[in-house]
Amino acid sequence: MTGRGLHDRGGRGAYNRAMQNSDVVKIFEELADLLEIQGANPFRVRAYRNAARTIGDLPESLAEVLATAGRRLEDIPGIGKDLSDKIKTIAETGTVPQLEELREQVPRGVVDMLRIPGLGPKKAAALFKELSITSLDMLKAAAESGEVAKLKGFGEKTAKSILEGLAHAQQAGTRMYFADAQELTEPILADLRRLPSVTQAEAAGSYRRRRETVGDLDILVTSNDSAAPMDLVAAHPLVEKVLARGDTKQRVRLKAGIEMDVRVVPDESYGAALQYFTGSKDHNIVIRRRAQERGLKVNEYGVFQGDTAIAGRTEEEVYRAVGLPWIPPELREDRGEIERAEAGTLPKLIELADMRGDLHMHTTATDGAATIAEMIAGAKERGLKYIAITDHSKRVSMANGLDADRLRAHWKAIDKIRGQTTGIEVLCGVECDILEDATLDLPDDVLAEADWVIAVLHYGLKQPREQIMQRLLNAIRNPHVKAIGHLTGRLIGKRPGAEMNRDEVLRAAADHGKMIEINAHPSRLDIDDVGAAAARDLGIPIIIDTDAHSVNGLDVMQYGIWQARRAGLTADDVANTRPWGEFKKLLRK
Ligand code: DGT
Ligand code: CA
Ligand code: CA
Repeated sequence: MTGRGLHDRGGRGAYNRAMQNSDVVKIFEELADLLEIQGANPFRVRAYRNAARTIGDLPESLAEVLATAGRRLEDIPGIGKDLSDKIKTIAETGTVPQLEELREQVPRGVVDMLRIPGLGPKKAAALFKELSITSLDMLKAAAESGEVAKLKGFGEKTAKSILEGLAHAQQAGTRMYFADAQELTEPILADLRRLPSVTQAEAAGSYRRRRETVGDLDILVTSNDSAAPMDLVAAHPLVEKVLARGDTKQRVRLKAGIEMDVRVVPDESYGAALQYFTGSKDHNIVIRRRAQERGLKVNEYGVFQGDTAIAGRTEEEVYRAVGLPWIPPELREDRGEIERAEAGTLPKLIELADMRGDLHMHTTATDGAATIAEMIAGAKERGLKYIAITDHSKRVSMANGLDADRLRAHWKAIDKIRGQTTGIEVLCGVECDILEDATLDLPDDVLAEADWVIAVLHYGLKQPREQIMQRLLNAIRNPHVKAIGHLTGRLIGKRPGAEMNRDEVLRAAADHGKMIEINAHPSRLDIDDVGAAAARDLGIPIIIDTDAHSVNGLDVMQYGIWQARRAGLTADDVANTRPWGEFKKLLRK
């Protein structure tokens, strides 16, 4: 798994002081991609991928560390001298010389090919070298004309799957991960809130609804001087250019490629505007209809009876005017939330503070950046009461996956450390691959020794639906498997998940008492919101896990919480909100 980068910037040298951590992540990922296409030493490639992940997990801003006297990049765990030098170069110049050299040798379009599911660096290199293909358009033409199928190592089947994947790749990159959008939105909001004339500043739209990805950003500001906030945004270091500007609204493009609407409204309209621009469109259609039924009109300025505004300062007022309690933004998709609000049965949505455990994380035994002891300490610091260490099984050779012997030795090491640890339960676990032939990657006698087995698909995601079902059902029937992790294997915007009959999988999980994970990583969020709601309806205990590969990786829990909230889950619906004593009982079931 790579970092969070989804949005394709392509821009060069424009960052400097406004450098975002995600800029650095993208540069290291691109370096890794380019080196891999060139057939470079796999260890070098992995070093850059690990660096990207370490930086993607950092809570603090690298630019800020650099700008702060007495602070050094090298003091951040996981950042050595070499990496620190590269980051400084990026801060100063927006790039590193090595990247520019590689870009000269490998066209951008060849790197874009890696976004096509099933098309790895070797195939991308072959398409470039043998057929001189340098763009996705050229690839499409060559696949359609049969040229690709004729290439050694390709064939009809590959050419067909490239064509299917192309549609997906071209669509990807037009939306941005919520987590990346957060890095842009929060600093701009903070700067707006510092303006003397600004009383409130908030992000609306899909961002406020905490969607997995956002198409554009919608910022709402209340100010007695509408020019000041718009001037601030126009001159903001994260902003590339103003696309349009009126008296109270403007649209800008950020350097990161995404666009942002800024609207300035008077205080008395703030609630109405926030409600209107938060959406979703479908949700608002129902709200408008309810207003009409009551002889009212609702728009972004307020709720009106004739010409008189009867509500608008707060969202609560707006909802009350149409006979409803306030509805959390994550639920506003017209998926039954309005009926529930009407009936007074809106769920009390889960919060980050409810979490007690985390059942999916890695250490240096496989592809993690932190030791067992460091992960335990990090989990304790975050208030967790129990965790499972779940390093990879051997099939994941790229990540140094564990065979039975190494796994047993690893468990021994965990056991020793937990014997000296208080205040947190530590489970000897494993993230066991469900192999392409539907068997598990470790024999039953080994799995039987584990405290916790989370089974996952990593490979063969494009197998036919029947085979995927066979694999998942076999894993679910295995008595040692406790949970299924990142059910579909999707990477949002990059790779679709495996095809399956999800209802049948969930019914089997319910029948066999298995848990289903919401993987909290912003690029996974798998199982998705609709799936999580379906699992909850079947009584399946849901777990929310970070899949952390470093101590800071434990902080992605919040994204999983938002996904759970979008699914309408309460703390009760999520098994790892329970105290350890209760969770332990679930394990025995
Ligand atoms: P996105 O940007 O594609 O991730 O999704 P949203 O939901 O942020 O959509 P966006 O940015 O087009 O609009 C933000 C909200 O503003 C949307 O959820 C509802 C509201 N809105 C936008 N255009 C209209 C419209 O023409 N009529 C109504 N009623 N509401 C609109
Ligand atoms: Ca939007
Ligand atoms: Ca918008």
